[in-house]
Parts: sequence; structure tokens; C-alpha cells
Amino acid sequence: MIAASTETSVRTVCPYCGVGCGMYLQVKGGRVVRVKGDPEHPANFGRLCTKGLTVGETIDTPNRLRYFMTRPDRAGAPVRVTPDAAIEATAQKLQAIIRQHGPDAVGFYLSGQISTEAQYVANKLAKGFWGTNNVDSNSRLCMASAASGYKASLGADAPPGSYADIEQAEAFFIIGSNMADCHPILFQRVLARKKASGAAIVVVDPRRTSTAAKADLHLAVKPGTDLCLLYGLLHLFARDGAIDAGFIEAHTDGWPALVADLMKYTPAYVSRTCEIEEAALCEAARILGQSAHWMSFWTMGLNQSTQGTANSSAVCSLHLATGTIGRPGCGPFSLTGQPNAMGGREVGYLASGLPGQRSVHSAADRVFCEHLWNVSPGTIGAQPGRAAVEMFDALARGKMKAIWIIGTNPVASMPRRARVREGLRQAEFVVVQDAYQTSETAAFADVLLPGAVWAEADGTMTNSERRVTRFQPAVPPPGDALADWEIVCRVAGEMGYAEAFGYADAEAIFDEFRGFYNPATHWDLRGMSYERLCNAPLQWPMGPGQMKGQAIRDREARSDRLRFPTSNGRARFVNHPVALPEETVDRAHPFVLNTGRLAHHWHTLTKTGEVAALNRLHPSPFVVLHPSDAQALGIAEGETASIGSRRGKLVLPVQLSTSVRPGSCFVPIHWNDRFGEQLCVNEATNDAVDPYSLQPELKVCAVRIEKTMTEPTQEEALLALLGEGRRMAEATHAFSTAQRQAIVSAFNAAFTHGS
Ligand SMILES: Nc1nc2c(c(=O)[nH]1)N[C@H]1C(S)=C(S)[C@@H](COP(=O)(O)OP(=O)(O)OC[C@H]3O[C@@H](n4cnc5c(=O)[nH]c(N)nc54)[C@H](O)[C@@H]3O)O[C@H]1N2
Ligand SMILES: Nc1nc2c(c(=O)[nH]1)N[C@H]1C(S)=C(S)[C@@H](COP(=O)(O)OP(=O)(O)OC[C@H]3O[C@@H](n4cnc5c(=O)[nH]c(N)nc54)[C@H](O)[C@@H]3O)O[C@H]1N2
Ligand code: SF4
Ligand SMILES: [Mo]
Repeated sequence: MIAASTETSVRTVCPYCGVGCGMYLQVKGGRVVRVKGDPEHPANFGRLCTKGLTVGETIDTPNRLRYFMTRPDRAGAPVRVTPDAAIEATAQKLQAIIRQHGPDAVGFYLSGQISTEAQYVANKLAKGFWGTNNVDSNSRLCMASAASGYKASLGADAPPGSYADIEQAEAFFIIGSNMADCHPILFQRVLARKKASGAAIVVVDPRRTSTAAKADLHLAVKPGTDLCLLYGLLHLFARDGAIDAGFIEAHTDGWPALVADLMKYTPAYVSRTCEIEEAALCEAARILGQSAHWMSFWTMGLNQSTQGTANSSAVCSLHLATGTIGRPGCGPFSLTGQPNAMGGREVGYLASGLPGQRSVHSAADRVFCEHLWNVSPGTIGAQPGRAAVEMFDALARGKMKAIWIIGTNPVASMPRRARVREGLRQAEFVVVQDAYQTSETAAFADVLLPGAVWAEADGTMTNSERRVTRFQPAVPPPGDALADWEIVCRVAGEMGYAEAFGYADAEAIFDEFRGFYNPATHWDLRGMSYERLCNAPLQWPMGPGQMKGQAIRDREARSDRLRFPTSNGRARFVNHPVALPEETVDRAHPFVLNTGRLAHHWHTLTKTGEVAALNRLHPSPFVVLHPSDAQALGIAEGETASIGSRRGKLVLPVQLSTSVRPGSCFVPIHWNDRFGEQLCVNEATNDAVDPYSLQPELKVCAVRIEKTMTEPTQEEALLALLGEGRRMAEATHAFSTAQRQAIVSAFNAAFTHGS
């Protein structure tokens, strides 16, 4: 027994962004009292950002979901039941629906914020045992376009390089990413490299973000025109002799066809289309073209687009054309948003995926997985399941009857979210497995399953650079909460699959997952084990007996031996036509709505909303307008405006700033229903998707902005008051725990099913 007064230290990983910083949780008296950066972790070398430093405060909060609950009456509040009762009810209801409507009537909607082990067992249960490929995840809103772009261009998903390339690069191209706020520790490494070696930073973002503020060159591109800009850069590389003809010849296909099409993307044309200075475009091409070593970073500004796959492939093309790939200091590097989005992609938690970067499209892959899962041939369907947007749509149309949501809050985070609410209302059975009870989605659950957070469970997560870090229990889970993988396995057992899901622990799941080694994509965890991961995080590919993972994939000592993981070993120049965003502005909706993140908050605030210091940094929601637009609309700073699209509207206080382009506005995604009515930006966003990645266009939709004059209704005033009370409670700790709980419950009561 450890004495209650002794402080112990548990090595773990930060559960927020995909940088995947290593950290220690300092535990005393059964509580996490402090968080420290892990000085040896190769992602952060001891540093942590504000979110990481305060994550200890999100573990033991009044808003944790502590008990298994069912909601006998959808209009009423959920009631506490025993874990066995909830697990049995879930298993029986799912089984009944599968029996009556077939396996495609059910599905999982998963998250890049749960362990690889939990993602793996959920995927196995649906695809291998229920017999449906209806497994998708919030990565569909996040990384899907990077994944499909990588596969199309390089043959396999995941970046070819590592963070350590930063310290060898001479230039950085950051496009559609606000790295300074969203991947802060990695951006510090970029800034340190700039300071040490003079490496130049080029940023492409319609907003002047904190990232753009540090750039040598900022191209404030017209929203949704990045593909044209990327082709413009390729055009200039070709025109100015910045291409590596030897590399193109030896390792790629498709250049002649692409180069012919590039003729059109002259600086003058690109400057007009993207609304940037011609000279600035030429300067960007010069900086990148003249650097022998440079890296690209991209995230949601490129991925969340109906051209997301094309955008991602075009970034790869910049590197293939200049031969800046497969060697140190180089490469196209897509940053993962969530802490374990990479693990999910490896597990195959998108609708077409199978473990070990396999695909339901491939007969050989299906047979391989059926064999390892010991299920009969033909169990895994050849058709991909429903992707996120389609899944909720299918629920709304009655094509699907049940959904099991784990670790994500789609009622707040999905585009055109009215359709999501409709889907959940129409569904016969909604299971929500969450660690917090304040998620907007929890209000729609028939069954609530309490997940343990990462600090209370065993598991692994894989960060942006393919590095696997293990986490271990530092404190016990609250109430009846269980590790996410365990809940899934217990339901599976109850459904009659006890043998296939009777894992003794998370390690047993990891060991099974390693067996999915895929020589075709170089995905290889065989050299890893829980024991080895205890001592240090490890990067894949890592074969059996290897001491170290491979920092740069697709690299050979002799360049003539370089093989990309495509069928012929050559990378591909993918040639997609340039198109406009699905929704363009018109007279009725003359503004572009851009959405995204703030530095100190995380998504839908179930976690960072509990941290007083972070609430002080970003206390409340807002919309950013350009002063010239605000003047024309007659809106002053601090007044409220309604922002309405063809789908729905929100009402927010206005902040004025020249950081947004005239004709655009920016709304952070963090504040949703529990903070008041008409705050959720996804009431307005568009659910049009990229044809390849099926990722929705969350960054561009057309809106009308108007000054709001109306007095708040009594209900609005009451809700605002409750919201204010709640924020005060958090900010000042002026209320007792019981008072805080009463405020939270009163608030939640206002948002029971469907209100
Ligand atoms: N602080 C914080 N950090 C986070 C998160 C968080 O919630 N808070 N979430 C994590 C997750 S899951 C993710 S996915 C990442 C997201 O990380 P980022 O993608 O960096 O963050 P976003 O704010 O969504 O969007 C990035 C930028 O895209 C720009 N953009 C909008 N439209 C366009 C366009 O047409 N072209 C270009 N080039 N840019 C455009 C926006 O102005 C914005 O600055 O962050 C991760 N890190
Ligand atoms: N308009 C607009 N919408 C967006 C985006 C945008 O840029 N603009 N970005 C999109 C992107 S990139 C993303 S990633 C999504 C994020 O959207 P979500 O995934 O919906 O956001 P989170 O708030 O992170 O939700 C995570 C949920 O999991 C719960 N949770 C946390 N830890 C655990 C755990 O260990 N176990 C379990 N079971 N539950 C846990 C939290 O309480 C929370 O309810 O939003 C997307 N939506
Ligand atoms: S940079 Fe990301 S992983 Fe690192 S401490 Fe901050 S939120 Fe956590
Ligand atoms: Mo994300």
C-alpha cells in the first residue's frame, strides 16, 4: 500500500491534441495533484501547453458521468442502474434490432480520443461479429481527407516523416493550420528552428492567426481556393526549374499529365482566383523552391473541404515534384487533431477500414481479418459502411435503427446538426458512452455508459508522427465507470461473443492488434509490447527485435531502392480539377462563415470548460467580423449579431478585428447548448462532403449577418442566468460542490431529450 501522503508519479501521454506530448501525473491521496512534462518524450522534451498543464483538473469534476444509466422515458431524466443491468439492456436491444432489421441497422460512431484498444474492440465487434461495416468516427470530420490524399498519392496513410525533421528543415509551409494555437508545442519547435537557423515560415490561411503573425510570409487566401494556390506553386516550381527531374523519373507516375494541366495556373490567374498578391505567391514559390529541405504542415483548413482529398494530394505533389520527401528535414506532414486519431486510422475505424491499415474493398484483407478473428469466411462485407454524415441521415430516414456513440459529441460537432438531432430522435435506440454527463449528445441517450478517462485506465495512443505512447491508471475511475474497451467487451460477451472478447486486460488487446502487421503499407508494431512501452514511447514501423522505430518511412540508403507502398512502388501525381466550395455566397447569404478553435479550449468544453484558468482566458463565445463589414451592417463591437445560413442560425456577441478578411466571419466551435441557446455554430454549417474522403466542408458556408435587436425571452434570460451561474461557479469556486451540481442539473434539465 502506498501511504496517502506519498506523492507518486505516473508516466502517461497528454489526452488532448495529436502532438502527443509525454507527461507525468503526480498523484497524492488518490488524486492527480500536478501534471509535469516528460523531459524524455521525443514529442515535447518536457514542455506542455496550457491545456496539457491543466488537464489534471478535468479528471475529478462534478460533471463526470459516474454511473450506468437508462432513460425509460425519453421525455424524462435518466435513472441510475447497475452496470450489469445497463450492459444487459444494451446487448439485448442491439440484438433484437439486428434480428429484426439486419446488422446494417446498427452502427458505432467512435472517437480519436479513446484508446487504440477501445477503438479496436468496437471495430472488431461490428465488422467481425455483428456483420456490419457501420463503424465511423469523428476522424471523418477531421483527418479523413488527409488519409485519402496520402493513400492516393503515396499509397498508404500516415506521414512519411517525423517531428525530428523540424530541426533539419530550412523552410516550413503551413497551410490551413493554426499550429500556434492547435499544436502549440510542435509550433514552438518550428519557431526554435527559425530562431536557430533562419528557416522561413510561409503560412496560408484566410485569417491572420497567431501562426500567421509569426510567419515570414502570410497569404490570406480566399476561403476554399487552396487547390488553385497549390497548383500555382507547382506551376512556378516547373517554370523556374525548382523540380527534381531525377526523382520524378525514378519514383513517380503522372507528372507529364499534371504538368500539362498546370499551364493554366499562372501567377496572374492564381492571384485573381485566390485573391492574393502575385508577388507574394512568387515569393512563396521562391522560398520553398530554393530550399533543399522543407516540410509542409496542414490540418483542417485543407481537410474540411469538398476538395479535401485533392488538397492533401496536391501538398504531397509539391514534395514529390521537388524530391523533398523520404529524407531528413523534408516531407508532407499532416498533423492529427486528436490524441489518438492515428491509432484509429491504424485500427480501421472509418467505414471502409480494417485493422492494420487494411480495407474492406480488398478481398485479401477481408480474408486476412476473418482468419485472425476466427470468424467464418464472408463475414466481413465488401461494401464500406456508412460514413458519419450518412449515418445520422440514415437514422433520420429510418434506414438505421440504433447507434452506439463513444467519446464524441455529435449533437454539437457535426455539420448541419439539426439533422443529427433528428437522427437521434428517430432512432429506436441510442447508446452514449462518455466520461462526462454534460455532452449535448448525452441528452439523447437511451443508455448512458460511463467511460473511464485515460488517467484511470490502461491503453495506448498514437500521435501525429506514428509514435505510440502507453498510458496507465493513476487514479481509480469514479463511481461505476469502466475503461471504454471493457464496456465494449462486456456488451460483446453478453451478446454471445464472450470467447472473442474475453480479454484479461488491455495488453491482451494490444497484442492481438499487433498481429495485423501489414507489409503492404509498412504498418508494423510487432517490435512493441506493453513492457517496452513502459520504458519509452515507440514509433512505427517497428519490426520484431528492432530496437528503434523507423523515423522516416519510405526511405532507403540508396535512393534507387526507394519504394512507395503503392502497387508498383512509385508515388503518384494525382490530378484533380479545381472546383469551388459547395456553397458560394449570394445576395441572400453574402458572407463566408469560417469555424475553428481557440488556443486554450478543447472542442465542446466537457473538459476545458471545467478548468477555471482556461475559462478566464476564453470566457465566452463570439463572432469575429471585419470592421468594414460591421460598419456597413451598423454593428458595433460587443453588440450581438445573428449569423444565419440556409440551414440554421446562431446569435453571438461581435468582436471586431482585421484578422478576418472582409466578407468573412469566424466563430469558435467551443460553446454549445449547455451555455445558452443559439450558440452552436454547427446549426449553420454545411454537410456537403468531399467525394473521396466523405469529409464535410466545415470551413466554408454562406451566411447572412444581421444586427439583433430583440430583447431576450424569459426563457433565454433564465438560461443565460444559469449559464452565468455555472461559469461563475467554475471561475470563482464561489459555490459548494453541491450547489455546483444543482446548477448543472438545473441546466441539464432544461435540455432533456429533444429540447
Ligand atoms: N487549442 C486547441 N487545440 C486543438 C484542438 C482544440 O479544440 N483546441 N483540437 C484538435 C483537433 S481535433 C484538430 S482537428 C486540430 C485542428 O487544428 P487546426 O486545423 O489548425 O485548427 P482550426 O482552427 O480548425 O482551423 C485551422 C485554420 O484553418 C483556417 N481556414 C479556414 N478556411 C480555410 C481555407 O479555405 N484555406 C486555408 N488555407 N485555411 C482555412 C482557419 O482560419 C483556421 O485558422 O486542432 C487540435 N488541437
Ligand atoms: N464547425 C466545425 N465543426 C467541427 C470542427 C470544426 O473545425 N468546425 N472540427 C471537427 C473536428 S476536427 C473534430 S475532431 C470534432 C470534435 O468533436 P467531438 O469529438 O464531438 O468533440 P469533443 O468535445 O472532443 O467530444 C469528445 C467527447 O468524448 C468525451 N470523452 C472525453 N474523454 C473520454 C474518454 O476517455 N472516454 C469516453 N467514452 N468519452 C470521453 C467528452 O466528454 C466529449 O463528450 O469536431 C468537428 N466539428
Ligand atoms: S501541445 Fe497538444 S499534446 Fe502537447 S500539451 Fe498541448 S494539448 Fe497536450
Ligand atoms: Mo479534429
